Amino acid sequence: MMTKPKYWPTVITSDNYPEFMARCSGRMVRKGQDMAGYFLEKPNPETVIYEVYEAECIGNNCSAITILKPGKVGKEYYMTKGHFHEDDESGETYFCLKGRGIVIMQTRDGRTDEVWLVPGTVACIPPGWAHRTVNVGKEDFVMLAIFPVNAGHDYKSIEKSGFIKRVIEKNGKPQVI
Ligand code: PAN
Ligand code: ZN
Repeated sequence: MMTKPKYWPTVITSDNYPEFMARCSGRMVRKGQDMAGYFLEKPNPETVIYEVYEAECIGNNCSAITILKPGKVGKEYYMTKGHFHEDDESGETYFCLKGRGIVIMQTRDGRTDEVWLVPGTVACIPPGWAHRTVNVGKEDFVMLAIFPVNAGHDYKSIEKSGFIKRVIEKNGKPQVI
């Protein structure tokens, strides 16, 4: 049976994304105190590292905007926790809206890769690849993520073993080591 469409089409741009954020039902803030053990050095507990604004999932698609602050803990750039999707068939797409970032990815069998993002660039994260975003710029890094409703988030695996690669500043420039 056909149901009457509930939603209107939307356009999200580098300029109007705050309107999308204002309509989001979920907002999550990650501070240094939530990220103990993720960085090589101890972050300031009260410092906000990133925020995530989650919209209501529409049909099979969920969307969220991440605002990752600029800054470093020691020589290591601010980053998200990173996770695998619980569903092995669920990939994700990251659209960069603002700033300069790197998406670090890795598989459970130890393959690793990274893509650099600037506005207008899109990262296609295949199913089975854990993903973490790193802000290597001097302003907020803002990206829109689209992922399947049944993706699920497995943080435990990364909490336990971490990512193989890290992004640090060397000679004033970001370097993946
Ligand atoms: C993103 C991430 C968001 C925050 O929406 O959830 O960037 O990163 P962590 O979830 O690793 O803290 C996404 O990948 N969703 O699936
Ligand atoms: Zn994800």
